[in-house]
Order: sequence, then C-alpha cells, then structure tokens
Amino acid sequence: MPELDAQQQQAQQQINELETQLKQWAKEYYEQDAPSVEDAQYDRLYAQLTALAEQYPALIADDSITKQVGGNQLKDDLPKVNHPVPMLSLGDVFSYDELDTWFNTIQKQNEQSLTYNAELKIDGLAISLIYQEGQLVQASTRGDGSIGEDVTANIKEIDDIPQTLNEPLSVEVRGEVYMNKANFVALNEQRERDGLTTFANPRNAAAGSLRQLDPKITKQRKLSTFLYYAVDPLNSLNVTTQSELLEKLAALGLPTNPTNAVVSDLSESEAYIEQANAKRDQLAYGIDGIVFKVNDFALQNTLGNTVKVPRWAIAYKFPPEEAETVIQEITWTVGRTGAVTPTAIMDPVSLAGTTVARASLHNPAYLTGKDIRIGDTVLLHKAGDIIPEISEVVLSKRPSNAEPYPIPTECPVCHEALVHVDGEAALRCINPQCPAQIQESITHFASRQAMNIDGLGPKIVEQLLQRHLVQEVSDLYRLTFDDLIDLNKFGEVSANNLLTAIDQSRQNSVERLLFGLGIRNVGAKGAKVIAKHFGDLPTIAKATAEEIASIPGIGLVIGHSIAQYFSTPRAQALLEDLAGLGVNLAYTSEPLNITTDSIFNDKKVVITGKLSDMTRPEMTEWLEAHGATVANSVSKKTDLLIAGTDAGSKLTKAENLGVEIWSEAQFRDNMGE
Ligand code: 1X8
Repeated sequence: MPELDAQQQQAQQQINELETQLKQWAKEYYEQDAPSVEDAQYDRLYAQLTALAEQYPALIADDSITKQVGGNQLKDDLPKVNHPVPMLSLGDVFSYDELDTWFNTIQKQNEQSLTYNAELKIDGLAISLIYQEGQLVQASTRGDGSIGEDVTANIKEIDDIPQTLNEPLSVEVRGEVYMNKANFVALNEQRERDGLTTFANPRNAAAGSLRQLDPKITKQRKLSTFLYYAVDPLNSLNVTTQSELLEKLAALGLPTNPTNAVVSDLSESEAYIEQANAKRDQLAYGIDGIVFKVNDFALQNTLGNTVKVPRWAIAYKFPPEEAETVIQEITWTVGRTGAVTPTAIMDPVSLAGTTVARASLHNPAYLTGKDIRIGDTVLLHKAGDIIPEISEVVLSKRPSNAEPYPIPTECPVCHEALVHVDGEAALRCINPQCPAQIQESITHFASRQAMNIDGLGPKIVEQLLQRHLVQEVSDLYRLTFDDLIDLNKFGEVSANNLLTAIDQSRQNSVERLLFGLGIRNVGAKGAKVIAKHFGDLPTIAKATAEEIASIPGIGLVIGHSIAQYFSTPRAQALLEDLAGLGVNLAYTSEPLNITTDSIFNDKKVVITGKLSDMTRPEMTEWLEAHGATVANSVSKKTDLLIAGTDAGSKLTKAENLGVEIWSEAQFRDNMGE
C-alpha cells in the first residue's frame, strides 16, 4: 500500500474508529437484541462513515460494515434457511432535499412520469412467509439477507398470520413482525418486576420474542404483523403495481397496513410524511419513517438492486423526536434493598405527545458516564417511543459555573455513609436503621417464613412507623390495643387479632427469629440448621464466623454475615430487649437435613449480570453449600440461570435453550425454600 499522507492518515484513523463503534452497535442490535444507543445515533455515525467511504474508497476494507448486506447476524441455535431472492435492506434519506434528489435520480431514468407508493415504515423485524398451495410452510427472519433463521413454529403462534390463504396460491410474502406499544410497555414493566433486563424498543422486543426456541414465548408476547412485499408478484399474484399488491395481500387474508397512498411528486410526499408524523403518537405501533416505492413492478425490475438495497425504494427516516430542557435537580431515592438511585428533575417539556419532567438516571455510573450536571441543557428522547431518557448533554450550553455532580456519600434518608459494593453498579445504604429500609425489615420480620405474624403487612407497618409506634422489631411486642385501634381500617376485632398474632409469635422456635432478623445471606433453611446446631440465639450471637462455617452446608460467607451482625451494640441490645419481652430464643423444632433437602441440590447453576443483593462469590458459596454446582457457561445441561442486571449473551443463550431463568430477587425468595 502506498504511503498515506497526513490527511489520509487522519481519515483512516477516523474510518477505523467508526467501523469499530458501528460494528459494536450492530452486534448489540442484531445479535443481542439489546442496543445501547438510539437508531438515530447509529444512523448519524453510519452516514459519517459512508461519506468518508465515498471520499476515500481505497481506505475502506473488504469487511467494512458498509459492504455487508442486511447486517443482521445470525443466532447459532435456530435452523438456517436460504433466501433465493435476497431480503434487502433499504437505502435511507433524512431530509426532503435528499428525498428530492432520490426522486430526480429515478425520474431521470424514465421517459414517462411515474408514481410511488408511500407506506409507513414499521419498527419491527423483517420476516418472510412461504405459502404453498395456500398453506403456510415456512417462516424465516432476514438474517444476513441471504441466509435467515427458521422461525416457522414461532410464527404460527402469531394470531394475525393465517395458516391458510383465501386462495390456494404458492407465494413468498414478506413484511414486518412488530410488538404494539401497549404490549411493549406491559412486557417491560413485567420484566422490571421480575428483575429481568428490559427491551430498548419494540423492535428488539419483537426480535427477542421471535428469535428464540420456545413458541410458547412467542405466543405470550402477542406480536402483530404487516405484510408489504411478494417475490415475483407479476407471476405469483398477477398484480402489476405495489398498491395493487397491498390490496391483493389483504384479499388473501394477510395483514396489511391501511395507511398507504400513491404519490407522484415531492410535495405530495411531504404532505404524506407530515400527516403520518402528526398521527404518529396515536398509532398503536411504532414507526420510524416512510417508505417510498416505485409503484410499477415492471419499472422496479428495470431499476433493479445494488448489492445492498433496491434502487426502486427509499426510506425517509423521521428526525429523532427530541426535546431540549434544563436539569434543575438530581434526586436520590432509597429502594427496597437499600439501592440509592438518581432521578433527573427537569424543566417540563413536551416530547412525543406527553409532558416530561423526570428521567431515571439508573445508577451513579450512568450519571458520571454522561457527566450530567445541574444547570446542564440536555437532549431528551423516548426510548422505544415511550420511556423518557437523556440522549446527551449539550456541552455548548453548559453554564460556566456548572460543577461535576458529586455522587452522594451519605444516604439521603438516614445520612449514614453509602457503600459501593464491588462489581455492583448500585450505590447502597447499608444502615439497617435507615427508615427507608426499616419498613422493609419489619415486614420481613413478620412474614410467613419468619415470625409468621398474620395481618402485619407493609401497609400496617408503614402506619406504625409513621406514628412512631415502632422503630425496631422488638417494639412490636410493646404494642397495645389502644395503639392499634387508631390505625386506618382497624376495628376491635382486627386490633385484637393482630395482638394475638404478635403474642403467639413469642413462642416460635428460634430459627424463625434468626431468619426474621434479616441478616444478609441467611435464608430460612440456613437459619434452621444454625439454630439447631447452637441450640439458642445467645450462643449463636457469641459464635465466631469459623464456628458457624464449620456446620455442614454453611459456608464462611454466612458465618461472617452472622458474626458481623451480632458484633454490633445494636444487635446485642436487640437480643436483650427481645429476651426481656418474652420472645423465645431457643431451638424447639424438629431436625432437618439441609443439603439434600434444598431445591438447589444437584442443580447446575450459572450466574450472570450485575448482582445487587450479594456478591458473586457469596452467591456461589451459598449455592454450593446447598448442593448446587456453579458453572461459568450456559449449556443444555444448565438447570438454572440467575441473571442480575445488564445480563448479556449468557441470558440470550439461556433463553434460546429454554433454560430456567431467575432474577436475583427470585433467587432471594427461594433461598429460604
Ligand atoms: C422495511 C420496511 C418496509 C415497510 C415497512 N416497514 C419496514 N420496516 C414497507 O415497505 N411498508 S420495506 C423494508 C425493507 O425493504 N427492508
């Protein structure tokens, strides 16, 4: 290769950087169905790269992302199918000027004036359906354009795709499978509750729901479809234009999008775009642009395709819906597990149909990564058209006195020092007396597997705390009839019932109390083994970590947790207090064999993602203590994947293999089982 001059060298470096970034994003988008950036940002960088490629073609490598068809990577596990007629992507334009240029290029190649069919560009994933003599025989994804994935079984679970056409025709039709906005929001809410990673947008949710091995999942996810293309429509369906094709597809019983129009010039196209954009927020599904297609199929054939895209169609991409606003404040809330999370409070601004004044900043690393400061002007977008998120800080508008935001060192509620547990994104308040957590710990104390105090749920605990009737679990044993009768919705009967339930819990065998104290890593079963071994709580409280860990099935992690807990004056005082209140501190239950009794016994478990309740070594130790084998990679033999936040390829693989997947919260819930 000849020497590059300084300018070429600079261009080469820029090209390399763009290629690396774009390939990373493409991998996240196509392979993992989990993009880390908005489409618009990808498009922006991609446009920079194609501009450089035009200027310096010699600097573009053969494996450049600009030379790859489709771009989709294939998942290993789904069977492959060939697309004899490649499934192409679309060229795109981002302004009316560029659209006009495209119209002119097409017009130049033709004598007569022509028309275009304008259609909505659906935010979904491309599929191909093959019908033989009217029967659906194969369904596949685009894949890399030439080879896709066989998703026939999954597609059959999509309600609006008919297994049989209204006529016994043989035809390959193509279109878009998508998830409507309401289902997308509901799915993400459910996944959040389950502690699973959420999908970035409806397209990824649709892809994740279709590109996996279990048709039952596809069925649950409630996907929908619009079809808009047929292979060789002149012969297979006897239609001559795109607008006729859409009518024919509908007549065959296939789902088509009703919003399409024939246009003949730029001004009609602009009108269609404006109309579509105006009703975009009211549509049940996400769209990200408008597709214009030369309407006449004979003309389409004359124009043909480039390697990557058809010459007879173009996608006009909507400018990203963005709004600018100013950060007023960053607030911090203490969650159930003590995780302290930041929220940006902003000047209210209208964005994609709603007024937005808050956006989650997820965790301190996110906040510092984006270097968001109070007074900063930021660009907001809605992830998946729905969830407000900060795209970027407008640095040119940063006030000169804006300081980097100091990550709090104290809990906003109790002012104790916050900790950053190794390997965790979350910042945590570990003060057991933090009011935000006391409510949780008292509720836990009363729960069925702990002290089993019937009728003492979170709502009542909240009232007891608000009225300062209870500050510590031992205070429950000081409650009187007069305290309770004043609570909301309490009468004589409920007050007496609760008092009786509290009183009865005094007699519990001590493993319930040991579990109920909420010591980290101590589950109901572990508590029972330890209680049985030592006989009573005062003896446990004096035991060293090593002594506790010497019990079969109990490791050092649990040993240290317990020893540390009882080393504090507060725990010592609590113990004395409870004893004085007549709470039983002795073991009175029947024996129990932990390891073989555990549901984790003989199970192959893999841990992935960021954990917040315990560290990975702690979880591993606990699992091993309960008879499980903890492995590093997911395979068909894996029984269970425990996925923290930001889980990546292991989660995808487990989903594909149908391996049982638990969130960290589900794991915690089962530690006592
Ligand atoms: C992609 C899409 C097309 C249409 C709608 N939504 C899409 N995502 C359409 O033609 N109505 S065409 C297309 C493609 O060719 N890659």
